[in-house]
Amino acid sequence: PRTIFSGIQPTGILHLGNYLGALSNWVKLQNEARPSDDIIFSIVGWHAITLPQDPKQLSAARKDMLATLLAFGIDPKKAVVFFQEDNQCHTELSWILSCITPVQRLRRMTTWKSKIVDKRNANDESEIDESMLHAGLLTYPILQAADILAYKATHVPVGEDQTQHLELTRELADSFNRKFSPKRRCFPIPTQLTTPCRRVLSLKDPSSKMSKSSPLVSSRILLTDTTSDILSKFKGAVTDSVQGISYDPANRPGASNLLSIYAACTGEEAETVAARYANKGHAELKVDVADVVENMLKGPRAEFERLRNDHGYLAEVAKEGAEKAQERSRKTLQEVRTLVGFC
Ligand code: AQP
Repeated sequence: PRTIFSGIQPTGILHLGNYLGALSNWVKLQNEARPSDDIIFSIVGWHAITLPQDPKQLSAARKDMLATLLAFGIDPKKAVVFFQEDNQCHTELSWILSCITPVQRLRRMTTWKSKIVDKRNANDESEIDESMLHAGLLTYPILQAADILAYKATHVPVGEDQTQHLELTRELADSFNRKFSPKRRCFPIPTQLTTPCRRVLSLKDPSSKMSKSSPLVSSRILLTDTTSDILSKFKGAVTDSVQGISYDPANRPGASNLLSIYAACTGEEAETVAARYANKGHAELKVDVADVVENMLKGPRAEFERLRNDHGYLAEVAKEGAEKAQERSRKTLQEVRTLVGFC
């Protein structure tokens, strides 16, 4: 039997990269699940606070993210949906795993390295040291491993940007097994499930991923964008000056990003879409991709607006989800405590 686990941060309104890279796969896995599959989705607030968050905004963003998951079709009867911070097992396991994680391993993470570069650029000093960054930013990949391993997850549907973090999870699972349960592996080694649309790029800078934290709002399509927002953001997307359209991610990242977004929305191959647009211009492709994205988002957008105000229902879903998550992870933690010697 498979245990499928994934998480999303409540750091703002969901963007197209989150949907095409991860959430669309969650919905598909849930709807195509076998009866023996256990499916668990978490809204990971402890990860969100690795960067400064306004408490009021965080509180609203948590509820909005739950409404978002439900609006896109996550069904609490088929999947466990809960807030990470409602289940203390994650932090306990994270602590235990942190005691077998080499610090050097965390320093090699691209997320950590990129934060150091960001600080360096912002301060324009060559001597920036790590003391300016908080420990949570270094150690959150361990918490991410704990999120997954607390449920002994076997499959993790995430975007390609998470590959390095999942690799650490696999290493920690293996290292815990070797150290504490060499005969009967305590943790399965989880497999990453990536969507066909692996990485959605920023509409303004196709060398980086579409992200919630980019200061440029026009770089991402949000669930709450209106029809005209979507059109104007796609019209302003950075492409290139080559005539005609072709799918060539290495040399034409901007145009190829539009093609893969289009293809992910219609369920086609990017090359197939490219062939149809071979003799057309960027302007036409931009208008059409805006149209397919709008068609895909309009249903969930309306449902999100309805659900985000239904506080009673959201609280009920969160409570039931927390209970189910606690029940599952408690068993793992009991086993882990015994293996470590806390018995
Ligand atoms: N651009 C992307 N393309 C494909 N998948 C993506 N994901 C995020 N951006 C892209 C996937 O979305 C899931 C949830 O991500 P998260 O909430 O943990 O946020 P994140 O990975 O940190 O990316 P964000 O949303 O853009 O936030 P910031 O700006 O803070 O980095 C994950 O499965 C991720 O792979």
